[in-house]
Amino acid sequence: MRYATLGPGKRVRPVLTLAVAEMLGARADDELVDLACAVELVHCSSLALDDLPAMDDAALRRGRETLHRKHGEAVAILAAFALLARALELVADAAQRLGMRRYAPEDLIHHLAEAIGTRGLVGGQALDLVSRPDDTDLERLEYVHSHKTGALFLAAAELGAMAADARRRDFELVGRYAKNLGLAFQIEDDLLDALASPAETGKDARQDLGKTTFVSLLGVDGARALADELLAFAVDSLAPLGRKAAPLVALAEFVGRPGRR
Ligand code: GRG
Repeated sequence: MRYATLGPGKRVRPVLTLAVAEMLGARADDELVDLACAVELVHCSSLALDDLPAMDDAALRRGRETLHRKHGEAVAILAAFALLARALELVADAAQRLGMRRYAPEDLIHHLAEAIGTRGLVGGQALDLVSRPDDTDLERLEYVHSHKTGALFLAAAELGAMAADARRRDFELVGRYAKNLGLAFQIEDDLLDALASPAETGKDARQDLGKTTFVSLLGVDGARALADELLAFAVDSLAPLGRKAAPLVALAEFVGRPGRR
């Protein structure tokens, strides 16, 4: 579990949780860190599962051997389950201590669990696994990635907003931001897979070869243009929040410049 989580990842999702919570005036400290860590644990669990021989069969992750190559498949599967369980435990405990007025502790657990299951990562991954290049159009690709990548970005932002006891309007604004950010992030990931080297990404290159991706459907320029458009939508969603949203605008800029990540 430590090997799967403590490698040199970017921690974009937990940063999103913290940035949303701080923007919306959350006062807690340890509880926010616990929520942010829970989101990262779910992400690391998904990476470990995604890398398994039955899925992507990847050798390299975060510049090191993948979890199953280092510790064996059985341990990798158990670690992935244990990371999910620990994430839900952390959210349950932190949510109890937060004492929110507008949200119940189980709302936070519900949103994270939804992002993991058939309406989130698992649903997106399952559709991705059965998809073939000849049956995958842009609409299906958006469905796959708004679930397998976007759902956890959404939950990351929602957990931060609930921890800050956000009003409904603010909850919805940051949700719109996070959905667009998540999809743009995935398109940038496709661009990196097509254009960057393992030394730059810490992952196997051309893992997507033979699969339908935003780059194979739209070309490099088309994929870049769509990512830019989604990031602009994301930033526009925050306009009613004014200058308070500056850290989230900066996060969108970071996502839009993957070469410098
Ligand atoms: C039960 C949690 C769970 C998952 C099962 C395997 C699976 C379903 C889903 C796969 C989801 C997945 C790995 C999507 C790819 C998302 C993506 C763009 C990963 C790369 O994220 P980065 O760049 O990685 O943030 P670092 O290493 O920086 O954290």
